[in-house]
Formats: sequence, C-alpha cells, structure tokens
Amino acid sequence: MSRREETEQGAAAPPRQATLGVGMVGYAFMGAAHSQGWRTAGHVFDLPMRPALAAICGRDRTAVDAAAARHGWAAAETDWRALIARDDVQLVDICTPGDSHAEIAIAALEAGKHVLCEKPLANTVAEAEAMVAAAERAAARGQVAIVGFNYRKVPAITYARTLIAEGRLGALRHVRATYLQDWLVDPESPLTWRLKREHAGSGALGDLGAHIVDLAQYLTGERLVGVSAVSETFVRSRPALAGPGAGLSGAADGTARGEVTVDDATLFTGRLASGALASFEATRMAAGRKNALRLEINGERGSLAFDLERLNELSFHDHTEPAVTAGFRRILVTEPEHPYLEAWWPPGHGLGYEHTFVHQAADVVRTIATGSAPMPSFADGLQVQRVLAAVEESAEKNSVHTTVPF
Ligand code: SOE
Repeated sequence: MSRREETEQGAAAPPRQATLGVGMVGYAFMGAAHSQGWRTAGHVFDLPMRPALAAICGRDRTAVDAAAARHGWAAAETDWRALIARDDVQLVDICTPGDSHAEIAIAALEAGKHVLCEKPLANTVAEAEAMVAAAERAAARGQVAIVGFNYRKVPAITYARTLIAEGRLGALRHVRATYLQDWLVDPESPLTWRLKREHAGSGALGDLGAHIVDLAQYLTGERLVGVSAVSETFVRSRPALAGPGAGLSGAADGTARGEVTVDDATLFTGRLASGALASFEATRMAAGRKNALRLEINGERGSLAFDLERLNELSFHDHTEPAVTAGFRRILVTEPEHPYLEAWWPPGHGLGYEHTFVHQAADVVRTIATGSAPMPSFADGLQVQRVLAAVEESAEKNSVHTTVPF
C-alpha cells in the first residue's frame, strides 16, 4: 500500500472510484432536471463509476456561469464544440431544443464520447436516421447512445412492463394513453421556442405524444404499425418573446405577436403489431391538467392503469379472480423488491418526478460500465420519430390511415 493510500491513522483508504466526466449542453428546465440526476445518482446507487459534473454549456456567458454555480457544474463553456473537445468530458448530455440534437449528438459520437440526448430524439426522421447511423458506428468502438425517455424510469412503469412481459395481462387488446397539460390555455401565454416548428419539430405531439408513444411501445414490447390522427392549433398567434431561448417560463415583449407553427393538441388511434388497438391524446390545452400522463392497458387476463400525478401507484385488475371479489386494486410501488426502490426510502415513503432523472443517470452509467445494450436506444428514438411523422401525415390528410415504416 502506498503512503498516499493510508489515512493518518494508518487505516486503508477506500479504493478510488472511477469517474464518468459529464458535459451537458443546455440548462433550462431539462438541464436542471438532468443536473439533479447526475448530482444524485452516485450518492444513492452503488455505481461502477461516479458521475462528475465536469462542464455545462450555454450561449450566454453570464447565464451559463450562473447555471453552473446553481446546479453544481465545475466549469462552463459557451461553445458546445469546446465542451465536446474537453478531456474531462466522456459523456455529452444534450438538453437543447430538438433542432440542435442531431448536429451535437453526431459530433459528440464522432469525437469518441458517449451521448445522452433528450426526447424527442430529433425534429425529423432523416435527422434521427443519421443519429442512429452515428450511434451504430460508435457502438462498434464501445460508445453508448441513449435517448432520454425518462418516464420509463418511474418504478411503477418499469414494474408494469415486467408484469406484462410475465403474461399477467394475457393477450393485449387495448392501450389507452393520454398526456394532458394546460400551460397553453391562456392565449396570452408567450411564443416560446416550443411553439415554433423550426426549433421544436412539432408541438404537443413531439413534446408529450413522444412520451406516450414510447411508453406504449416499451410497456407492450410491440411497435405501432399504423395510425390515424387529428390535430389542431387553437391559438394561432401569441405574444412575441423578448429574447431567444426562453422555455416554458419565457416573458413577452411588448405588443408584438408571432405565429404559432406547431400543434396545440394531437389525437390519434393506432394498431400494435399484435393487432391490439391503441388511442393517444397529447394536448397542452386541457385546463386543470398539469402533467397528467395516464395509461391503461387491457388484456384478456387483466388490466393495468397508471397516472403520473400519482406515480408511486399502479392499479391492477386480475380478471382470472372470481368476479365477486375481483376489481382494480392499488399496488403501492415502494417496496425494496420493486425496480430502483432498494436504494431509496423505506416502503411507503415515495418518489417523485425528479427521481426519474436519477434513475436515468444511474442506468446510463451502468450501461457504459457493463457494455449492456443501451435502453432506450437511438433506434427506439427513431421508431418513435417514425410514428410521429406518420401521425403528422395522417392529420394533414384528415385522418387517413397511415402506415408506420419499420
Ligand atoms: C413540457 O411540456 C415538458 O417539460 C416536456 O417537455 C417533458 O418532456 C415532460 O416531462 C414534462 O413536460
């Protein structure tokens, strides 16, 4: 043992843990959520490498310095290419609007870095295809590329997938999925980047619909093969913003107005590969609904239901039980045997939204360290992108049934 490995009392120091240097691009809502994940994961989970918050990147020097200080990043850059080039960055975490995902992700992969990219993977199928091709080339060099569908990491969702895979619902008949928010009900709510097609790709569809499409495919293990959609932009012009880059909380600039170029709401039906029928509703216009992601899956042996606003619970109906006593019962998904829960609090003490980002960070580290298959992969992100494109095509043609290519 070297002298440096001994404490003053002569006792052995704990072995030094390998670190994974993280560099993050973007620092608004998702940047704050991901920072929380990186900061916490290594303190809660026993990880083969400890995430180190090496550097954060944003265009505005004052703002990015403030974000670094607030969220615990060691350094700040104003150019994402400089962030990627840093020797202390092994993973690039992309939390920017969708229009920059492809360029940053492909550059980072080509520079030999692992990548975590926020959802939706890209703004177009072509961009997502280029990202998958870059991820495949990088995988051959041992690099990992993951897309941030964080709701897969809600313990109740992960557990629901296990129950379905075990056959507890039998053959699946229906998936019913809604994701409802209300932050655009007010027609004076400002024109943030999320309302411009050139930045966001689409509106409620890509922002919220992407999550429920991914969850439907993740939970059932099946892909959507065809869709039929309607879509609407109820408020077509909104107060223009003072500056670029503002997210959900942007402030309006005087009296100027600008055009909304994405959907406020998109609804669609679909068919899964097995023949099960699915319905989806994504809207930011559901007054009173703040973050209501709800799912119900019905099979010939039973049903499961989930509500993100009560995310520690899963409702389960076992249809093989005698009808006189059967019925939906609440499973409190807080036992140490449930996914991710062993590392957290005693049963019943519950987790929240932010924990999904901690689980995501822990899973990314484990995937890199063990060489296991990335989940959700860029290919999963591309598949969702193809569904979104088919939904848009169907909505443009007044609900004409549209096949989802594979
Ligand atoms: C805004 O609508 C938003 O932040 C989404 O972009 C996220 O993906 C979702 O988790 C919460 O709502």
